[in-house]
Amino acid sequence: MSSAGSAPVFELTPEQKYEFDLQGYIVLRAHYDAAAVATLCAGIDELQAIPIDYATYTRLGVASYYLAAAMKDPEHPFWQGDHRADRRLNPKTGGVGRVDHALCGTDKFDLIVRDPVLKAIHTTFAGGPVSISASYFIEKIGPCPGGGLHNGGYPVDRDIYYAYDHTNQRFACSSTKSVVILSDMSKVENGPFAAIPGSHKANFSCPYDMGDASKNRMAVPVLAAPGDVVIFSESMTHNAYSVSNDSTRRSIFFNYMPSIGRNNLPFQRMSIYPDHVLERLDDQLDLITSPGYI
Ligand SMILES: O=C(O)CCC(=O)C(=O)O
Repeated sequence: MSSAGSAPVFELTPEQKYEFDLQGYIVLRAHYDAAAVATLCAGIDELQAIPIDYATYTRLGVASYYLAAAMKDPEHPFWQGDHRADRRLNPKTGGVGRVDHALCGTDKFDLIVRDPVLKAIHTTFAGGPVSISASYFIEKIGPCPGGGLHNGGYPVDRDIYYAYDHTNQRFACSSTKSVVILSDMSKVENGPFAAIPGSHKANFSCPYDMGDASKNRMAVPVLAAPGDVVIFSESMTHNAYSVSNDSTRRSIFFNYMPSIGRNNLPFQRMSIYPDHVLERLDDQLDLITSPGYI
């Protein structure tokens, strides 16, 4: 965000705040232009070109979609080519359907890190400084299942809850995500993002089918075009509709979580990112490091 005293770089409108509070998500239409979408797709290509071997992933700092299970175990089946049905390799290129800690494997997503609008929005929803806790892409080659709907306001999860602080009149969410849409998700057949609007405030577990959004009467498709960004509270029940045709579906996910934000602790800032990422993004250290303790 802007430094103290200057005008904020971006402010959510009352309509956006109302929608986010009520539904648990908003959509920024045409946020990125065709050139940015092309750059982000090239970033996915780069990540997919990284050989899927333990030594290379570890050296760069990128992670398997199995995260610690694979990154702590050089013998994990992931390294032997064993992939989830919904993360199968791209049949043309052999690229994997998801790479985590993506910032460590490409600089082509840096435009998202440096995006002042996204930074301002996630800071607003957190109610204070944030750091980027996850960055990954998902590629699905149709036909492909949508995956299980997950999360919700109940039971309250301290790591992903939605909150609004009425006393200070600010949002206080513990985890919000930006989903950058890179392929045509304007039709349900193409497997758009799925949401249960309002579920971030639910006081009950969802009694409907959580295995398939198309069978859950409370779920809605969030239809979107390349360049749109879906911003949601991680506590809202979500996943995706199945890709029921042979299209390729691509999107990028950035997770933002409140950082301790004590700038009087300059020598205690830590990062999950390796030095090559910290050096590349040294103008964005507030987003990719956070104080270690207070
Ligand atoms: O593929 C999608 O659009 C949703 C994925 C998802 O639910 C997640 O990454 O948490």
